[in-house]
Amino acid sequence: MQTRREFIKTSAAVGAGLALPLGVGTYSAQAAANSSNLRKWLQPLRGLTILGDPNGIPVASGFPDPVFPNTNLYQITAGEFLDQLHPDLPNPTRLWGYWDSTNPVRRHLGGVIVARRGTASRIRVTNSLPARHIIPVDTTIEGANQAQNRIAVHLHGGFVPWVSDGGPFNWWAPDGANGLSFLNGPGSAIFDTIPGSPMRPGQADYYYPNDQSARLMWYHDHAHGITRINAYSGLATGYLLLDGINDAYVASGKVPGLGSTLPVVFQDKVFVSPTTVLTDPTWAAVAHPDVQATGSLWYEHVYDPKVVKLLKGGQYLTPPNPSCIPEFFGDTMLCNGTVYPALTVEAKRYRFMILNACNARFLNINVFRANPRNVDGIDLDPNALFPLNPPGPNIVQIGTEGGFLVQEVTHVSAKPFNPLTLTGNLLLGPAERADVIVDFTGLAGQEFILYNDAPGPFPVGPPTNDYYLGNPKNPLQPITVRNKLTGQKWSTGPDTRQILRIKVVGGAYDPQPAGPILNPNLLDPAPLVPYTTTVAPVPPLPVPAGVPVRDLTLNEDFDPYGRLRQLIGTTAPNGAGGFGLEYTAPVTENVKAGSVEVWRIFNLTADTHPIHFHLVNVQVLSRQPFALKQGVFGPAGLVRGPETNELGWKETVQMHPGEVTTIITKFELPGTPFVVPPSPRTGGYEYVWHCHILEHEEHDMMRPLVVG
Ligand SMILES: [Cu+2]
Repeated sequence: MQTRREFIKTSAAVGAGLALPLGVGTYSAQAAANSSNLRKWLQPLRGLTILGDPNGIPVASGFPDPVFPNTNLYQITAGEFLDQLHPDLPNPTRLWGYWDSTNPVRRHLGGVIVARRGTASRIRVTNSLPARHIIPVDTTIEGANQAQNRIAVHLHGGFVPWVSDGGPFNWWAPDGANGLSFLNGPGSAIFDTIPGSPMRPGQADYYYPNDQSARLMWYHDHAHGITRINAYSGLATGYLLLDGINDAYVASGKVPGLGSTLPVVFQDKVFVSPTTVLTDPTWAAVAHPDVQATGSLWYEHVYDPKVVKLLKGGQYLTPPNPSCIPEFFGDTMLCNGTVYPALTVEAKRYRFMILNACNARFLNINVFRANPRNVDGIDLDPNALFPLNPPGPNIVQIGTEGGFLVQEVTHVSAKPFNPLTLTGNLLLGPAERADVIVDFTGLAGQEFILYNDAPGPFPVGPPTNDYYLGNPKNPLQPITVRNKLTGQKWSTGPDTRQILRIKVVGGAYDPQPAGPILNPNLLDPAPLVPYTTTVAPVPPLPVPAGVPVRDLTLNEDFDPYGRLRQLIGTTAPNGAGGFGLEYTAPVTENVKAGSVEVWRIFNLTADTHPIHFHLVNVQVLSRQPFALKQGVFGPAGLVRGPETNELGWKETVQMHPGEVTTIITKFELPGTPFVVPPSPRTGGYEYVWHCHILEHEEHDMMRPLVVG
């Protein structure tokens, strides 16, 4: 595998003659602050209140909508609150987040909505955020030089009308100020129509038709210029959609029911610790007075040329503080909203709906049997830097973020991430989901560790972004602490490898019925290009005759401050020596409603980008290395088909460095009980597509997608 530096040489050669700034990024980001040594596995994993966990993540209640037929109305508040995320933190953590306006309970990741196909949702969101952000705001980012408490609620994965998509220009503030594409606030002819309940400034409505197949979606903030810090602060939660096909799988016994189903949401963070004042001396000056105490959320705000490439002198300005950074990697993993929780299960089958909600961190998930004689649980091979522990049960994947697969895929531990082949076990980029079944039958008394070894940045990142006991190249090391009274020993963080501990207790017998779990004929909707095999390696799928092909690029350059910046563009030179276009540049992806298109997306950078499409799900057709000759992009090298766990629908797709990823999609629009007006900003139905590494999306790897 090429190192990042070698890739740059190669891609520079590829671009020779055009003087393109290809793959320019070399960085080894290490956070300037680190979390305390928090003890692992002290607290239970939060489930959902609707599934019987009273201390779980609160689920919002819906009521029949007095205006729209077959619709439930939810009332959600976006605001600031405190939540104790770990017993060792001396203070509860100040968070931003959602809660059910009719329920006083406020917890991290709260506001979960559970909906059924056939019944739409209307969400009335009240923005009650305070004026000052809990994370320092870089006002040099496009869109960020406005109120700090702007929000835009995006249903990630939702098949929704553009006025409810919550794109960047859909933002609004508590005082009613709003963005250029905001048509869903007070006075809205569509939404401000509830008898006796007029909308107030600071409120907005979103209508989700829910006319799509069962899946775990999530809704999170998308406001222009502050998406990455709003989501990091906590403005993100789950949205579970169920349907009749899912019911049938559960009724047949092939898929565990809701009582044995858990969302599993991973996020990496850093918390302010007693050393932050020393390692990050300007935090006190740039961050809110209320986020100075130990346990507050910390986020990198210094663009440090020692760890991130920075162009200086000449025409370049000096980066501000606070500044954006290319990618944020935390040192502490949260699952379902708290730090290092443990899950207790019975010895039977469970369904886990896994969401990678990290800002930038990929996950490669294996399951290991914990060693009870080792406080850390993991016996690390000192050479391979990978566990020697026996593997745990298989991970049987039945779905992605786009719904069920055509056929289940079994991930057999242990498969470390391999940077040569870009393969591992269950590999999830930011925003990707995996709907999986794990069978703990016969394993009572054992403990298992969900283990992540994906590098950050992906696929080639420095060991200093990888946090685990025994990492020889990371000065930040976990420790072992002993309770003097009981003698009990605990291993601590920082740890981004052990992402969940599972303890199996005695149990219920729940056998997997014989035969395949999934019926390929039930893929909903049917694939645009039929699958002829599900056996790996899947051959590349052909571009159907007559379907128009659109060529696009993923790019990297430097902004006016000399900072690394990621961009999406077409294959037409942009006049500045590259192909990348800023988000606010004129629309280039104008598509016809109902049309089918193939997109070939050429990645000119050194990173894998999880590219997310609003409105549509896509089918992955192929991946292939490419060459750029005399300004012409052309495939070069071995072409391969989709991964077996991509055989179905996707809305976030890993696009690897030096490769062209080919996808096909149909730009259908959802039905609505109202006429949808065009966007005043773009004149069409305005969506976006972007990288879901949130620091990339913000600066500036996002483009409008306009359906007309
Ligand atoms: Cu990216």
